[in-house]
Amino acid sequence: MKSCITISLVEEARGGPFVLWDGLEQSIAFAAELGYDAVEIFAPGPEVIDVDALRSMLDSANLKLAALGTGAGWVKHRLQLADPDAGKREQARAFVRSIIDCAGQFNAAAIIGSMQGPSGHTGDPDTARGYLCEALEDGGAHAAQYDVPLIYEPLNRYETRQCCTVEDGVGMLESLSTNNVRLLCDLFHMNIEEADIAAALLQGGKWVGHVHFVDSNRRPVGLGHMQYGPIIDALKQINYEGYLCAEAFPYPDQHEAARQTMRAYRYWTGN
Ligand code: LER
Ligand code: MN
Repeated sequence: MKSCITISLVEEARGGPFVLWDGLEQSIAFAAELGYDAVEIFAPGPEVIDVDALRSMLDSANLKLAALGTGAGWVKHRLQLADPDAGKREQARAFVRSIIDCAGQFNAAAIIGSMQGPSGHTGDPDTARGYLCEALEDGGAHAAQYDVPLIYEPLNRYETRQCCTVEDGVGMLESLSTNNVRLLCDLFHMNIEEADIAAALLQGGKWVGHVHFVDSNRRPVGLGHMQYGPIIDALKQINYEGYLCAEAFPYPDQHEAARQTMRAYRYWTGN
């Protein structure tokens, strides 16, 4: 398992659960100094990512890009994949494809989290689920050209009524005709929704494609009451070789949150 840390470039998301906030150059340098393997970037859109400049920053820091988030599609542009309006849905899918095209140049995946839409809070949940599946078919097929999966994140009940558990997520992915979508298991959401987090990861098995590594209260790992022993054992049992990515509040501040997560990552993985 490899280490990763989130960098947010989205001003509207201040106060959100992203660790580093000081722009790409400084954040990448700091992640490298602490020994992280990769970064996950939350950007306002693909147009703010200068591919050549980012590649040279990552190469000289010896870091990989693990993933690019699509959440700004919702946070900034109010685009969601389950919008009742067909035109808005297509705009949302186009935004996701544009993030996939950017991430793909780094062999990195795009993540669908809040763009899945709150669904059942407005409108009919089955229709919303159908729209989400159409978007995952579209994005999964689009990502395949870069030899990377599309990553789908179940969220807790207060953020969506699409999929809130690993079981529901696996069922949905198994129903798709594309085989190129994987689950993001965010321990914060799982702590709210799963009866047994380790058992859910075992059930997730080969579908687990990315992990948000965070504590029960969304503080950095070690600052809440999550029981990591069984979680790490479960990830080992399913031969998970992806990233444990710090997506947590910058508590008590961004630099200490990054250091705390790296200490916890080393303790729990022995890396
Ligand atoms: C994004 O990864 C996530 O976990 C969402 O809760 C963000 O709002
Ligand atoms: Mn998350």
